[in-house]
Amino acid sequence: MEFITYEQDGYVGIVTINRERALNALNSQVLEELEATFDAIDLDATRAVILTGAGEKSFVAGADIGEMSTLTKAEGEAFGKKGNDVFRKIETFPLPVIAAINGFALGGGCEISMSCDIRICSENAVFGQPEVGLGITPGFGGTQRLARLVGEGMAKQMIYTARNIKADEAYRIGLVNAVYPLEELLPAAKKMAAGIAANAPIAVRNCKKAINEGMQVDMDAAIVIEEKLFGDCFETEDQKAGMGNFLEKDKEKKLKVVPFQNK
Ligand code: CO8
Repeated sequence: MEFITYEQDGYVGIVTINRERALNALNSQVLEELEATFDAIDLDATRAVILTGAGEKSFVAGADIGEMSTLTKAEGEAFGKKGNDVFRKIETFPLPVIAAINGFALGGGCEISMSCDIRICSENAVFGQPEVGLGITPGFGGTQRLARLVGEGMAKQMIYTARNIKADEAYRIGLVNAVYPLEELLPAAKKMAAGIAANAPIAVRNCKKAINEGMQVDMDAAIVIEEKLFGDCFETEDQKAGMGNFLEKDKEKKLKVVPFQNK
């Protein structure tokens, strides 16, 4: 891999987009390597994933403008599909993915963060969908996910004006869950990921599936999705250990319901 690094830290996988000379902009190769990296994550040995960018300035400064500049209509659509397929893979990845946004998250950078389950950022982070200033629409899910996350009115304002917002505003509108000094961002992401990893993995996966799939349907159908995934947890080692420890009132054990089964 030229542009993606992967590190396994216990149960946590850390994916870093590493194309610093272009502020980690997404060209076709970065997208392909990103897809291959997620495909290769060992689902038995990993319980949460962190996605971040290399360096101290940029998470991802968008799709690669140089590569896009000469595309035909058909090629533009194909490039959009390529990004959308990878981002959808992240969104539906069986494990929670935390975006640790360490700087610019513009265009495709904002969009990839929105395909993650949770976004936290550094104080120097800048978010925006600048596409209309470049003569295109957001093409990696921005018109869809931004409205779902921050509401239609705010999403339309950000997209139509192409105005960037800073970390504090991103926090205020609910685009990110927390803002940290840059040096504290990755430690905070790791702490959150470790907290997730300490919980029952089957239950965590089923929660992701229930929330993601339930958000796409009406409440009657959503509740049925939850019921099935709730039922699916019973008879697992995790459920037996988790509830057993509680009933035994063994405080030490209750805090340590590991090792959970991971299938
Ligand atoms: N693509 C390609 N190269 C980039 C990009 C990018 N998106 N962003 C930065 N770079 C490169 C610069 O060209 C520069 O390279 P070089 O040193 O060779 O000249 C290097 O990174 C450093 O950038 P700057 O010198 O510009 O750094 P500054 O600190 O002065 O500015 C900015 C930082 C403000 C982030 C500035 O680089 C910028 O505005 N970048 C573009 C941001 C942008 O508009 N992103 C959105 C792109 S469109 C998009 O993402 C659409 C997604 C959906 C596509 C669907 C397709 C169908």
